[in-house]
Amino acid sequence: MGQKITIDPITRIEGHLAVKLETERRKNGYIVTSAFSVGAMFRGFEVLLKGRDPLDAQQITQRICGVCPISQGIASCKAQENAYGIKPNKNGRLLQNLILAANYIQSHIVHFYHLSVLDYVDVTSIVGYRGNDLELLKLKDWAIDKLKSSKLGEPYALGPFLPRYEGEFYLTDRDTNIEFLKHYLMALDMRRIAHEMCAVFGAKVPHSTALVPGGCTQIPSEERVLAYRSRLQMLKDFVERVYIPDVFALFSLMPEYWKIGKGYRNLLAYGVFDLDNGDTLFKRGAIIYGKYEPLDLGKIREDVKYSRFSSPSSLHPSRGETIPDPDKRNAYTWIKAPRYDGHPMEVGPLARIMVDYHAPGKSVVREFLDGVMKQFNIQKEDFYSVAGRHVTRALELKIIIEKAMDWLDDIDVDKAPARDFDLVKKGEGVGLTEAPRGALGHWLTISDYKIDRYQCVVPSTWNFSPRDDKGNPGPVERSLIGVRLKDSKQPMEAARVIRSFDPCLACAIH
Ligand code: NFE
Ligand code: MG
Repeated sequence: MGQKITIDPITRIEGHLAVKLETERRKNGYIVTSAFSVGAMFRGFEVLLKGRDPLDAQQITQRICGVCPISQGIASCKAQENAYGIKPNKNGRLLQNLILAANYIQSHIVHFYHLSVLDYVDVTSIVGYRGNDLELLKLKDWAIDKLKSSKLGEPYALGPFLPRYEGEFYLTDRDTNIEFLKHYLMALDMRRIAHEMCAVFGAKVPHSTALVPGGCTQIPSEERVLAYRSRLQMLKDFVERVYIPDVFALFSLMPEYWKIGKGYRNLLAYGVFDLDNGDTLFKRGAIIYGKYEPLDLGKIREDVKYSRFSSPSSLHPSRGETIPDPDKRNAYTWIKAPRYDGHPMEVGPLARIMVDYHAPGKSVVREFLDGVMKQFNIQKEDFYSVAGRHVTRALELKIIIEKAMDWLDDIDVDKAPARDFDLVKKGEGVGLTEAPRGALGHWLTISDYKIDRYQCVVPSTWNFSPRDDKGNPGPVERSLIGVRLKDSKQPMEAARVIRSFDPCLACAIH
């Protein structure tokens, strides 16, 4: 007999995502035969933007999320820039890139250390710590106290290190576990430094007040360039000496995760970090069943047959509608189902890296990817996996940080940080960027100087989408099929697959 399993909530932060699994019993465990991704909440940003001043949109849409607000702000600026017929000036482009780079660094560090690593690392190993590191000793005292005062396995026993499964899931070597815990704590500081760095030009974090169509409101003084650079250097050291080595070490210790969580092999990337020649640092495009094709925005539709909306299904986002219908029959989620030419598409670091690798022209990732394949003795195919998603996420930070150093050098100090523009009475625009979690698009229609329509198609909407009108599961739903669970009460293997996509439900439902 199979089991129906619900993981709820799946996320350690970032909203109410549940995943329901159907399984079949096998000799040594359960195999997932079907999965359902459930966004259990409606927010309605697209509805509340209607009738407002378009210039408010880059502020309001940043409230979609506290983890990737900058991407939302930049997508919104780009949609307006497109409608107003402008591009940022040179400083504006560089400052937007630098603010976004800071947000990527904080987001990836949080994802690995604070949202994912405790699926692999045993936080209770700290009880056996014998060293004299003050931070670790504090953690040890705290853990001893918690474990004494409540029975292990009770949900409150180890908060905030939850959800946690009890069982033989974790790394076994005590010193390795403790090393990761030390880095978990260091990463809290790194996250703060990345936030400060973001605020140097963004003025405020998480929701930057400085992002505007045409650039940024912060004049880049020499002091600010220095303030950014000194923090970037610290983050560079952490990423190169701690984060990347940790990700590599983890998947050397658990190499089976190069084979788990494959999915459709359909990837989509819009390109991100604008360069002076009009290209993007990571190139845009789509990969369908492993084959590259150039990006065609006309191929995007959002299905809602299984989503709690009464608006028509299969609309292009430029004509999209959002009419909530909480009681809709057969609908099981508040997430829409975006499709590209009818295909469910995975977005995120794996998509950015693979698209860049396959797109025509010089690839910034080829050398890295070839190096990883050699080091782990794996094929390109193996990147479609839990390990592949984590490794590409870490590696892209190295490239972004190196480029950010150049962008700082390129700034025209004390010169205008934005381009002027005129508002338009009527117009349409699309703003495409890549959030840390993947392809992000905002579609805007302006009428009588007001927002007439605003549609966001967000990374976690792509990844965590439900069945489409044809009944095809979303990318995460598909990647779970075939995953083997040792214990139906503690579906850790499935949780690892889901978290490799870096879920953000707040974003997905927006
Ligand atoms: Ni709330 Fe987000 C990112 C965006 S994910 S984190 O990255 O846009 O859907
Ligand atoms: Mg939307």
